[in-house]
Amino acid sequence: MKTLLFAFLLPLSASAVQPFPAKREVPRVPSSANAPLHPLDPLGPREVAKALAVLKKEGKVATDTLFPYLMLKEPPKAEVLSWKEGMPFRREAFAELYDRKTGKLFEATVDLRAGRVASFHEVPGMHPSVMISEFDAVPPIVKADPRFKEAMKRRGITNLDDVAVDIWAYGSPRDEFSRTARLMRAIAYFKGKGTNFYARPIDGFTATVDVTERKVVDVLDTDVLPVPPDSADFDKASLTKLEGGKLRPALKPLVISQPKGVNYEVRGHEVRWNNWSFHFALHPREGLVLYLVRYNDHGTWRPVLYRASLSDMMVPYGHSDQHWTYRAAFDEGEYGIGRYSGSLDVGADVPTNSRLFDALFVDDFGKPYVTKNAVALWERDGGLLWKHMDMYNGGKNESRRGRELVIGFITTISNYDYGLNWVFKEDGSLELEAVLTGIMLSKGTTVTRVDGHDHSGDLKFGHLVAPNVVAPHHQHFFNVRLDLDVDGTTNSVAELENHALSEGKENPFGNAFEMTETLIPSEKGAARDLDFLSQRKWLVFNPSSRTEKLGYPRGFLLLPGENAAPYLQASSPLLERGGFVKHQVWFTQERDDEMYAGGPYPLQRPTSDGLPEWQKQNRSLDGQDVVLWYTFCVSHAPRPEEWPVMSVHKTGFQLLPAGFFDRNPALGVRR
Ligand SMILES: [Cu+2]
Repeated sequence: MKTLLFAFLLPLSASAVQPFPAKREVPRVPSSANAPLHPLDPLGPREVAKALAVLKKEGKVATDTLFPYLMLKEPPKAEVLSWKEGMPFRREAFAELYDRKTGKLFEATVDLRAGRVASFHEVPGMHPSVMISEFDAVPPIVKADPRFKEAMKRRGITNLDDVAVDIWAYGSPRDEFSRTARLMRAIAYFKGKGTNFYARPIDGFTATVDVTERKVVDVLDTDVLPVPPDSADFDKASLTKLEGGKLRPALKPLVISQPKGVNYEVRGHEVRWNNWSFHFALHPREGLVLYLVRYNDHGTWRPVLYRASLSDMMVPYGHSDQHWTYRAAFDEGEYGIGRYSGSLDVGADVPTNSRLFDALFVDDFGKPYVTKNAVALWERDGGLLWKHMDMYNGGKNESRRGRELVIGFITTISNYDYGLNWVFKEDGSLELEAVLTGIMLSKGTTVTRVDGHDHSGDLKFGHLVAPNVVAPHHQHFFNVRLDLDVDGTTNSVAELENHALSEGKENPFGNAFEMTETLIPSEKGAARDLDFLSQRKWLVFNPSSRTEKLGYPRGFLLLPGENAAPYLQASSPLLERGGFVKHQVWFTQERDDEMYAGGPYPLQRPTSDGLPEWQKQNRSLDGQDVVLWYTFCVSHAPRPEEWPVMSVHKTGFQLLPAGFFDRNPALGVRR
């Protein structure tokens, strides 16, 4: 459940387009509250109000209309790329309008400059993602149902104020009814007087709610399992008690100090730091999106990425119990990563030297609201950048300390918290750090102790993390859409592999291995898998831009990190719906309307109309505008040390320049 703070909107002020100021000026609120400076700036409150007024004026809004999303409709890529500061640019709003009475979903584009609806059409058969208001609307419906009361009574619970009801997206539909009606699942936890109800599942009960009809349409009430006895609260008072009366002594301070100020400049949503420049926005669906990432190569600004975003997620649970088989959270497509982001806590969530940015979202009823401090930007120590100690010259040392720029946000979808940080480095590389923390989903069980390595019954599909609590196995799949523009939009794709040569004339001592480079000419054959033996990597390069000295086509390499294949059977409906997990690396030709790997509306969809479908067009990837889609996965077999709250698990990948520069771009870094 999400509590939202509806902040007062800041007064509007028009601000003229100006070049980067010579002196660093620090506007507290980004341009979301002011007139947009750039075609990719998110909508401001005045624009949201105008979009809503135009939709109303043209008769598109009924009494029962909800707004799953109302946000900037990004201008076509070609238009953004040809835009120069000072030129006029289009401003359009994209709105999903959901009629909660009829269940009809519409998409609208509002031309904000002309003050008219530019397009409006129904999207038949699709469900918008779970809306924040539904988290509030569904639990009372469940609690009022006599079957719920009966089920709780069977478990010895008569005071329903002690019970928390949490909701889930329906999952993969299996019949026509579950495709058409808007359905949510509801599960129960014992809250009592505690603060962490996720630790105390009331298992064996799932209700299915028709949200439109506002009634429970199905109840699955099976085993009565013990409610876990331990509260597992982790507020300060509870932890003090748990730790035997006192917490650890506070450590002496470690101070992060930038006495001469920061090294980045911010104007609106644009950031410049070191040799990097980029634009950012906190998108309500995708979370933090980077645009127009460029690197200044000795005075030449070279594009690297046009747009980088999390395109969808899928978190399937691996327990065969019927209360668990539907659980596979498409955290982005079914819920929305950005709009569930929270206000960052400086000194804990992010370092004390962070600069914070508010983000503007629109609630289900079309009202804009601000999430304070939703995005953080900070510089951090990057560890050793490079070094050599000359052992023949008295141990003379040449080394450089690295510095990194990080921009990130944290989202909370019910029990889990995800952080995503983009890291910019001085050697021309980029890293995405995905951070997993929060509370693992819990299942009730009769087991109270393991006594060894028991892997039977509930312990086959999960691990005991507390008496009567099993945390079922699950996988977190993230798909990232990387619209690389490596020194321009004309790019090609190659797969790199290491191969040992057979012993023979070319390899007389059996030590030689080669790196092969295989072009991937088109989308057919561009769904690729990681390979341990050949250490497969992928290169996106610009065939028409060569480095001056060595003549390499300028390229960027995907260096995968932790990953895993899905444990879903081929017959699993989840593989149909979340087809983007079937392979780890995908390439497509860029299309502005191919944005979400699980398709635009994955909620209650039997199949996906996303990435695997688009790829069937077999468009060329040779000298084209190319998009790299990378699916990475954390296979989570829970440990007791991750209970009741997980220490951060960090995962992600890197993008490394490969033949983009003629030499180490970090040689110019001063000591
Ligand atoms: Cu997990």
